[in-house]
Amino acid sequence: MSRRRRAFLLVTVLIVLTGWWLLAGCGATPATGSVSPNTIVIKNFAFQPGTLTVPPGATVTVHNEDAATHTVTATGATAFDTGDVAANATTTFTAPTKSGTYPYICSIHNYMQGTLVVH
Ligand SMILES: [Cu+2]
Repeated sequence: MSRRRRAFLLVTVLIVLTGWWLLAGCGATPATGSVSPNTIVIKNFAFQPGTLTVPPGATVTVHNEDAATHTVTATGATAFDTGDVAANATTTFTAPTKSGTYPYICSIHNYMQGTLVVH
């Protein structure tokens, strides 16, 4: 009886482990967000993702899903600035060619902060 129980437990553990393995497998596939690469989405007065990594000189797409106008404006010495991006509008800017971390804000709503990492 206890032997049967042990076997049952073993099978249960195996099933659970297999399930985890399958889940992990699915999670590792592309699913890293539905946002296309090199894209900043502005939604609910926030930049998504908060930190975006792009190659040097990449074209970065900015899509504003809010009903308000926003900007993507670098706060450091190296400037990039989309200017006003109207509600539901999309624009692009060119990332710096030098590797580094570039903080940016919305110049209309200064509390909106994001980071562009060029690498
Ligand atoms: Cu804004």
